[in-house]
Amino acid sequence: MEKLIITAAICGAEVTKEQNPAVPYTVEEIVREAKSAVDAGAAIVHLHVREDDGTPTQSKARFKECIDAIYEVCPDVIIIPSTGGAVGMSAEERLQPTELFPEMATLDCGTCNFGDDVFENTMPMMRDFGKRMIENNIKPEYECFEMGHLDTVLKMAQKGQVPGAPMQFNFVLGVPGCTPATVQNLAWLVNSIPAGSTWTATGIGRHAFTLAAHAIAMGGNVRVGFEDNLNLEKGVPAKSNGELVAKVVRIAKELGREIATSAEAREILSLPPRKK
Ligand code: KMH
Ligand code: ZN
Repeated sequence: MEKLIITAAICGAEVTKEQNPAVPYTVEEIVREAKSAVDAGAAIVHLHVREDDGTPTQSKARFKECIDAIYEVCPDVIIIPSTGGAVGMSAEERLQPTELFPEMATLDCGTCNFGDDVFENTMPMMRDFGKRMIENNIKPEYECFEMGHLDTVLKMAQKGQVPGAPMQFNFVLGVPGCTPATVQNLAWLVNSIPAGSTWTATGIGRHAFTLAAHAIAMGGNVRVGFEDNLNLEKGVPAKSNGELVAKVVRIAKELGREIATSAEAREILSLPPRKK
């Protein structure tokens, strides 16, 4: 099996300090959380950014400030900025980090319920996002919250509307209103991706570590972090993203999977080495 790539989704757009005081808002806090995750074994940071008061933003300037500051302390890490932003943001707003030409960015693969909200990703929006990523030479991480999202993006790839092979998928399972985080659902998704693709599993809330264990055993990759889960175990808030990553590292060690460095992750994901 390939080495395990761990992604840390350190911030998210919806979680707050009221839920866990370690959720980062300021640039300094974002850097602190990125470093804790990378030091613990994360090869990738999935990045959302906030105003200092916690308001989610897709500001290009704020992303640049945070990305530059993270590279100062973690020069090799792969940073995947979000183009999902927060529920209710416009497509133009969400696309801003693609103007920084990151090596990767998320591309959300369909509209879905998101708790009490609707996370909108219409076909015209997704075609715009795909076009931007082709133009700016950005490798998407295809975020699938629902089974049908995979079929949607595979058809778009066939039509050349989004970047094609080798594709990287992130199966985000257990969002309230979306596909549940079961091993059966994960297996169906993994069995449906084109040969040569890579994939990551993200279990939301209490499913974080069970889905991680399934993914590790199946040869896939894992995402954890405050965006997805705030607790180390039931009733025990994580003090940092690093604690969540360290738990995945422990599970992986028990199951015999080695952990990929960022440089190894670039090779696995067919990304060129980072120019510094
Ligand atoms: N904040 C969620 C509504 C992404 O990063 O691309 C969407 C999200 C997906 O987090
Ligand atoms: Zn996200």
